[in-house]
Amino acid sequence: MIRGSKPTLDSIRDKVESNERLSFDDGLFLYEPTTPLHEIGELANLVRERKNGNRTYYNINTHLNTTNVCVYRCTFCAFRADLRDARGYVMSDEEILARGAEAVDNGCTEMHLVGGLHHQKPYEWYLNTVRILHEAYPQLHLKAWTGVEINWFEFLTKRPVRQILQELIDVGLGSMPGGGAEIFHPEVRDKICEHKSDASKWLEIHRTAHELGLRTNCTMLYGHIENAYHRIDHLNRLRELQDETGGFQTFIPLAFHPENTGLAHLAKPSSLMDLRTLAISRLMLDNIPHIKAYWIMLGIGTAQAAQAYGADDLDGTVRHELIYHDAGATTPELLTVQDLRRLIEEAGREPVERDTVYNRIERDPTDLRRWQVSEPLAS
Ligand code: V47
Repeated sequence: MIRGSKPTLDSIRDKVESNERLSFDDGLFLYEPTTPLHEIGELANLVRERKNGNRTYYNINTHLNTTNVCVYRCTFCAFRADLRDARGYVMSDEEILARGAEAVDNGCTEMHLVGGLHHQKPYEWYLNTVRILHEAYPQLHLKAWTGVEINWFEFLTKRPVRQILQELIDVGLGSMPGGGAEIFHPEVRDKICEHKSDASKWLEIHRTAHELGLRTNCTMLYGHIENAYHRIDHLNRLRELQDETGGFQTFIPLAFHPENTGLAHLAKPSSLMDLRTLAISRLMLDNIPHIKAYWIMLGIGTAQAAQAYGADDLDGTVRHELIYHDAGATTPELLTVQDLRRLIEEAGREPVERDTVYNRIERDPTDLRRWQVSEPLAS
């Protein structure tokens, strides 16, 4: 890392106004508690409006977690269960297909499909889930399996990542969600999820996905045992990969929810920390088009404010979310389209429905099942 003179708000403002990249040290300075949040927000808003104007995007989506049984024991996770745990479940093909039918009946354009790494389920089970859903509901975009699952499939099959991803694409995979990134730095990663794929593996999987033409998202789990250095290091690694491939479309900072986890003694990050992290992400990730304020995790009020702190996307209406609700999230299980549009309009922004890969969706307001892709949304 090259270190220049110590950053100030003025030097950072000059860089943002002239579209110059912020340095690692700039990022650390923005995380200092004495750097005023409202000033960081104003700068992030400048970048947000430069990239995405006054629009805030949302989609109509559903989640599907096919099993919560998982060989890993990440300390931050309240969702996972052991193989013989009474809480453990595995969905049948019929249940999976019923969720697809429900999604289509409710006008969903996307299914966010992830799950535990089940001790006894072969790779073919995960592959087949994508296949049967895609065959039955080809109009539903399948944003499925994180880099961590792909790494698990690599372990199970001993096949190269490229081949696994190609097989998934061939049966209907549309894109990949950004989960499993957590915090890349080994000082933290080794403590919260030591068995999971390390940073270089997670990044290699996304690099390969991008090379195969898949768009993917990326995330960062913050507000637990990490510090500002680890967060900026994480953003920096994502920015470097994006320089190479351009395949990330959205970054989602994920606030840690401690309830029912191995880190339940920690306090949940404050809304101020949430806004600071969203804004710093917008400023550091100058090459990623969208920053998502995931309302499920932030709460409605902070998701509204986030739209003035760098965020241009709220995720979707969402149904069947388990990961955050198992960890104590008190947000509703789903929002209606009217709720989402209202909370965007109340923030002074223009609501725009998108599909998973940021095409504008036109929808019949009297019948949510009638929709079509209109134009690609440039940013
Ligand atoms: O990787 C797990 C996080 C992630 C907890 O790509 C927790 O559009 C907080 O990645 N407290 C999964 N966070 C969710 C995810 C996601 C969500 C929304 C949209 C997209 C997208 C991706 O949730 C995990 C982990 O980082 N997580 N447990 C917890 N107790």
